[in-house]
Amino acid sequence: MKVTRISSTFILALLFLGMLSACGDTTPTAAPAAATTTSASAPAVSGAKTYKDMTVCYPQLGAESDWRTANTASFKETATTLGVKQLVFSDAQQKQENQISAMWACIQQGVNVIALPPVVEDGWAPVLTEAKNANIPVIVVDRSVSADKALYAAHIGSDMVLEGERAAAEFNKLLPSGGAILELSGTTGSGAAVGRAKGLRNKLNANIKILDSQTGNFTRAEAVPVMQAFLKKYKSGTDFQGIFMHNDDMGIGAIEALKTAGVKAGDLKIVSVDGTRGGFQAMVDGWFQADVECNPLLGPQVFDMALKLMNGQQIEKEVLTNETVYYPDKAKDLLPTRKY
Ligand code: GYE
Repeated sequence: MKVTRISSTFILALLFLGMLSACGDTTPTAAPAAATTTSASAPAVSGAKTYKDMTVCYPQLGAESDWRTANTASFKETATTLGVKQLVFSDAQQKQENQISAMWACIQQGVNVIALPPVVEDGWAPVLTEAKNANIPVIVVDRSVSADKALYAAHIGSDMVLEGERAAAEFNKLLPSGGAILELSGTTGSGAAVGRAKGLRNKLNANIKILDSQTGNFTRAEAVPVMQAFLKKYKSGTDFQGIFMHNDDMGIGAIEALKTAGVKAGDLKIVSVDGTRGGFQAMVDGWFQADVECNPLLGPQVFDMALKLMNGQQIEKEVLTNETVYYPDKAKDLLPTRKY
């Protein structure tokens, strides 16, 4: 199996020169239209495609968090383990235009399947239409898109609204007499941030107020100044009693700012999302009171579905990951078992 990294220069070269693949397989796929839900006929046993025939495009959205690093590793490791012919991997550095360029290049190349983890929800219809016209099924992975469901084959990922609702349930338990919380939100316009924000508001008790909400773009580095600005504006413990972190990386960045300001572990009720090793460590250290799981290890499910699509087999349109909530009491025991 070869993992191909595509650079933006390469993508531009492909687009401008109108070249067909410089990366290997140029055979147009025989996969069904992306829109099928599907109840297509069973694969012909003799002509069934295997992983050895499969070229998958994964225009990864970035490397912003430990969750993302684990997600990338899951795709690369699964491709190697299964003996997939080619994984066309790229890193869009959290820029939608880079993801779209990478998709165009994959369509030109004639990959069998595109797995798309969309950085934001909106703006995908033109490139999804192009993939559909080229008969290349797209599996939307991780975050959701707002485009018409007929433009892609399926979505595999977490229920981000449920994650926000689970966080709300934790605050309801942690602040039984009410109070105020801050929200450090993920990338603006991303399915993960939109869903988590919505879920929080769906289930938060009426006596808990959301004092302020700002984005830290899902990164540690960007969370630090946001937390510093919060601490200038509001008095910890008086104006607010808790913080909802949309991911562990931002939580870890925020902890640095809190420590510098003299806030101690346990002074505030902090609930985060992901369940990474860093999040578990923050629970062991007394900073997080709960961590809502979001599982990044989606490679096996995606490749399994990609093969089904190549063989015209039936697939589920929406596949949600089974997840839970982790607490400090078990964090120490579980930490060594965490894979990411
Ligand atoms: O929670 C965060 C990452 O989209 C579910 O993106 C993913 C989120 C995850 O940057 O850590």
